[in-house]
Amino acid sequence: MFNLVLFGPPGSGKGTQAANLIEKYKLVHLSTGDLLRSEIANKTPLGLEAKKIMDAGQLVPDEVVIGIIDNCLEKNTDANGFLFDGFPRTIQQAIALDKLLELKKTEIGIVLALQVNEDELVRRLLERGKTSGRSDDTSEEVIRKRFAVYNNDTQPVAQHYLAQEKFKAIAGEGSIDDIFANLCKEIDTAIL
Ligand code: B4P
Repeated sequence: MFNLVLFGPPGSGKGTQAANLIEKYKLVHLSTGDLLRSEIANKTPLGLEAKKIMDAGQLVPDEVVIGIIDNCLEKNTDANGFLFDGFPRTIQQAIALDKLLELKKTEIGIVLALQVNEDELVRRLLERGKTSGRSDDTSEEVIRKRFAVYNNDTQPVAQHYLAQEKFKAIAGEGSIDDIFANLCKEIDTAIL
């Protein structure tokens, strides 16, 4: 089993690259953002609560997100491996993920971190907001709030994986195909 984390700030290309990576490496895609948006679309109690938090640019509580991931791991016991997209976003989530995978006698193989400067991120997210219907992408104020939360709560997760010698930074600007090729190079080296 090979498990991978795609790491990076909002708008860095995690969702975009994940779509191609799961196809090539036959991984199960676990995007906490997508899973939460599906709860919102289905108007579940969890979704109604999550919407308020996401629209404010904040993080949904760790126990909720960890519960969602635990559920998905249970439902996919025959998976080749998992691609975690947008998770873990806090140190607590990273520790919980290590434990969940250990119970399944597996671990994270590599963490690939997409690096993109903040002005480019704002441009991408506002552009996506014009068509995606995502309410967290339409206000620059909310987008800036998401960066502040990222710098404060999510960036420290890099240290967690650096200490495990699993962290690899990848340039996230340029063509989607070139970035994909660089991600694949790292994965192929890690799998060997
Ligand atoms: P996510 O759904 O994870 O959203 P994201 O970080 O904004 O998007 P992503 O990074 O995947 O977008 P992409 O770059 O592909 O999270 C949304 C919210 O959910 C969070 O704010 C939080 O509230 C909540 N949440 C999610 N996970 C959580 C967790 N674990 N704990 C707590 N809360 C959680 O795409 C951006 C745009 O860039 C696209 O339009 C794309 O076309 C474009 N793009 C991509 N690559 C490009 C390139 N190379 N060049 C130009 N444009 C590019």
